[in-house]
Amino acid sequence: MDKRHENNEAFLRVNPFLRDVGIPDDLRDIIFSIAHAGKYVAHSIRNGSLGYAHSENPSGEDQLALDVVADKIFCEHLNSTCRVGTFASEEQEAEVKITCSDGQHYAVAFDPLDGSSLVSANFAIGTIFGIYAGDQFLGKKGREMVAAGYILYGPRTLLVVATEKGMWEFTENGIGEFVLSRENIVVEPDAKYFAPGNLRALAERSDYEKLFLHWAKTPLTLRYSGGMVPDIHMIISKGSGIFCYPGHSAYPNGKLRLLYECAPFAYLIEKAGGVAKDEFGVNILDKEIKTLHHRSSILIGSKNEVEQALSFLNKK
Ligand code: P6P
Repeated sequence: MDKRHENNEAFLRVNPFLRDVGIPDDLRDIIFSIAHAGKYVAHSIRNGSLGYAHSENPSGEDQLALDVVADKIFCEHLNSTCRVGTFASEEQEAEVKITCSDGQHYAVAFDPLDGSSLVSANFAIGTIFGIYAGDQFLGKKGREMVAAGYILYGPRTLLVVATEKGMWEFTENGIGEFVLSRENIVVEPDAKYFAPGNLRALAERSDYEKLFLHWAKTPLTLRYSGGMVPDIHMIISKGSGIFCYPGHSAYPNGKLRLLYECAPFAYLIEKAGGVAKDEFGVNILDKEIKTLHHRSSILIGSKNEVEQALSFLNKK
């Protein structure tokens, strides 16, 4: 049963709580380090430059100064744990190998600041991460992750993380601690909300147009901000909904990247009882990581709605 902790009991801080639910020390150190880095990123969002870095990321997208700062903050924090041997970032072309004395056991993939272009509109944005045992990403599948999560920088700064032991939401309190605010998170099979991404594809895809009109004529409520993290958190927070980002001629395989956007959310949504598939019905967690930045279409959320939406798409 979904349980929310409203008064942020201090003893439910992220580190002792994850220890008490049995997360191993080395994995817990990484999760805590990411949460700690998130506080510095939140500060940068609220106080840093909103300008461009005059550079591009490996996907050819303009980088904001905040993208570069967030990437540096996470790299430095992961480096200092001495638990991470390899990391991959949306902002860096290749994997980064870290050498520490005691050897490392994990590989971390992350999107340091997804939706950063929305900051100028003061919209919520987020960090996405996925953690694998070992030191490789390529050739693996999302189902092999040992943990995944996101940090949502909104009116409150939230950390949502899942491992094989469960899925939890922590809220940053007034003294900078992440304190448990929700556990036993469930996404119901039927959707009450829909987040239709890439609507420009309606101009060339009659199948997506039919699906959009289907949603628009049902009692479902449209909730779409253009930020993957808040848009999918909305579904996780309300316990119901579907987020969809199909491909079209400009993005034949969809826009979102498998390794550090789609797969971590697919891991989380399955822990909550939902599902994530590409527009051809392939489970996101069963798709092989072929390159660090390759893209995938995605439908994610309430499992009955995902299946119904798939019945509209790519009909011959
Ligand atoms: P569009 C943000 O740039 C992002 O990577 C995701 O956060 C979001 O879901 C998607 O792109 C939005 O794409 O085409 O609506 O701008």
